[in-house]
Amino acid sequence: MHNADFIFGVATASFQIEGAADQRLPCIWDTFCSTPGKIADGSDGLTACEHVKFWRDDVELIASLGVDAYRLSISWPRVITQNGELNAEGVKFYCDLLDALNAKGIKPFVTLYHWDLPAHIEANGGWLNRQTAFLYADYVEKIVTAFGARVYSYATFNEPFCSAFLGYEAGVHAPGLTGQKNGRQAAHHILLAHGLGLQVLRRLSPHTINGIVLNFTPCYANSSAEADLRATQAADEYHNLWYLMPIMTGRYPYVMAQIPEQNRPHIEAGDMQLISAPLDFLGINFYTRRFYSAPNEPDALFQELPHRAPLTDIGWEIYPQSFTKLLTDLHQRFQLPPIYITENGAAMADEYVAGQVHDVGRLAYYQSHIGAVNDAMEQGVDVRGYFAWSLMDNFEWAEGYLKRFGIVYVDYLTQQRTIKLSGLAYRDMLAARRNSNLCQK
Ligand code: GBH
Repeated sequence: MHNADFIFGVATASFQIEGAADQRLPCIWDTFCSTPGKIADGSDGLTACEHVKFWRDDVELIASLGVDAYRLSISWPRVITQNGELNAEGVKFYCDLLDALNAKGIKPFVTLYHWDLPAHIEANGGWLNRQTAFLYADYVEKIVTAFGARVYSYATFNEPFCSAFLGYEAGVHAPGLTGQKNGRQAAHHILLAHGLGLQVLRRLSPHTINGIVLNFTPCYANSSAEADLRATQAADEYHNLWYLMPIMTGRYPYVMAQIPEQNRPHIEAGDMQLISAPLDFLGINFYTRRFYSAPNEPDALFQELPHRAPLTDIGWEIYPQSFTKLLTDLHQRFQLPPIYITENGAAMADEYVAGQVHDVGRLAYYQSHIGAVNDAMEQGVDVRGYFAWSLMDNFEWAEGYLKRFGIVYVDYLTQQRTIKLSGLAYRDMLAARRNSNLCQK
């Protein structure tokens, strides 16, 4: 981390900040938000942080933090029309934004899919329909061609776990479907889409660093009893390794054999080769760990236990040591490409007082977790960058606007942005690092 090439950045995602829903096609999150009971505060993404309106100010804000990079996502329904053509207005929005970032020397890390699937594609089955993977590849081909040399790095997907498991199996994210078969099939089609998308990137964008972003929640056993250990291994395979292993090894984990045959995904010849094509980088998102025990119900593979203290405002345990262990474990187990920490951060119950947000809890979270990454690097893990989630408070999915993850506070009534204490500290850390690099010369 004491390396001049290490990249520090901030991250956001299209649906969570953009607003301007009238300038794009509807997506599955619009539908989900308008379904009563799905979003904690009954809110939606129609205006969010009005980033489409205030993007120039937001670029100034990002630049004022002194970051090396900005991770954003592209809204598929903003750049592609119903009949599959490029939407000139949407493309221009992103081209202008990317140009402004590049003009300030900020590297754009572009995620091509952060959960906002066009609603008309969901109407045809969404990620349950194999055809969606090919529609995705077509979207990637068109947008990557339009962006040309503006991008530094592409990620095909953000967190397939969330789209597949939370969206099609647990029903807590859009499109809100349930059932193991749905979840496993959606996961496979997203992985297939990743493989097809990566092929397009290789062909049309050899100058960018191309990869995927996966989320990991390390699994800990409640006790050292054999049954608890076995269940914890199954949970790790089901939630974490289900996505990493096909990409790194071309195989699904062993837990596949433990689920009923009728719930396993349909896989076609050649899929696994496509999915396991080499990456330029692996993006890792980390927030928390989880405890598991042997299941109580006969058909279950594992049982998820309540989080242990201390907790963030969204109820996730703060345990930075598991971040170091995650990175060193993955490093030992797989032949990983260079790693970027593409998200890490904490929700806190921020209070805006006298023009300031004194978020000491979030600041402590960042300090301990950046330290955890540093520890992993000292143990040989090849980490090239770190992105704070998030640049600013935004639409936190099923939690609506109730949970704040920003290092910048957003007043949703006025759209005023205020850099929080954590943001000021992040800025100062980056400035100090730059100065110390200068001193070494
Ligand atoms: C990311 O999702 C998203 O990429 C981003 O859009 C989002 O705003 C951000 O994180 C904050 O949520 O459910 O108690 O078992 C992270 C999703 C978070 C899913 C941790 C698994 C495990 C905690 N992951 N979660 S728990």
